Amino acid sequence: MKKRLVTFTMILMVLLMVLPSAFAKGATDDGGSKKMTVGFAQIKEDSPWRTTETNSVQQEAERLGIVLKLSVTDQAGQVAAIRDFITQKVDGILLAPQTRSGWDEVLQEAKNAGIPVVLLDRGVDAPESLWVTQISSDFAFEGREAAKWVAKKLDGKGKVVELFGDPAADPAILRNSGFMEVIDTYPGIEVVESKTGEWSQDKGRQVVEAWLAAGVDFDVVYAHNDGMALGAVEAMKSAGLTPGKDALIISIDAIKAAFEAIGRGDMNATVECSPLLGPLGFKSLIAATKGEPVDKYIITPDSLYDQDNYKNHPTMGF
Ligand code: GYE
Repeated sequence: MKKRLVTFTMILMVLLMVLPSAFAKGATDDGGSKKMTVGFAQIKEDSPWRTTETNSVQQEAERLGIVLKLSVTDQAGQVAAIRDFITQKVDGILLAPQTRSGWDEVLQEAKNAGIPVVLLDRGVDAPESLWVTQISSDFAFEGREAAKWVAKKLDGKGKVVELFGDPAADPAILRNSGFMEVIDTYPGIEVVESKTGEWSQDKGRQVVEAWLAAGVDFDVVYAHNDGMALGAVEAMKSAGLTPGKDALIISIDAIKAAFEAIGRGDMNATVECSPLLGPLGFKSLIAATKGEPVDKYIITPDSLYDQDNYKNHPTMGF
């Protein structure tokens, strides 16, 4: 009898240990607290900025217990990924649009399926009714800030070469127009060359190498992102020049490698552009799925960092 009691007590104890976790699992697997699923159509691009942005999205998804479906491709692949997300009936979509145009049809399909789309880090020319919000920097502001710094350092007179991002991409278009808006007010400053480095360090290096080989004379390199500016640093060094002195180098993004280059004196300035957009992205998407209002444009604040103030950046770059 005593033995039976001991066995019974043991079985009861084991059951008590196992049951709560069984209930917890049931609660997440079954209805009620079903996990939200979000698709993220990211651009395939060889830049540390973009990797940091992807990490920001992944970390926030994890923190919130959201199931994230990540696709990293070119624009055609992004369109296909969105269609795939729609078929999988995701609850929301984050899209970092490679270029400005070509989105109307697929965004309409998402809207027809009742799936909200939040634009991360770049804008599109599709109607505002097809997307919830654009979360990004003010790219024209970044261009103007860079130009003001250049005009001051050149004292209103000198030659600039511009390393363009993708000419069809929203930030490249606006970083050029914002920059020119200010430069055009200085008759002594001339942009002597402007060419795409496709956002890449290696392409940026090749473009500047070609300019140097062709004997192009310049006082400033203005690059639409830090990666291309670091390519310009390499090109100048291999031509026996001293970047940061023989020509000033300014760009946009504020990645850690640019801060290090500023510290060494290879680069002179960078305008911050935050890639840490995961938290705002999910906040907006969650609000949209609940039918709550979301601002059409959520602009993250930026400031310029140069040799005088780069140590003030809270993380010394992204
Ligand atoms: O500046 C650049 C990236 O869209 C804001 O894209 C983003 C830009 C960023 O390639 O490094």
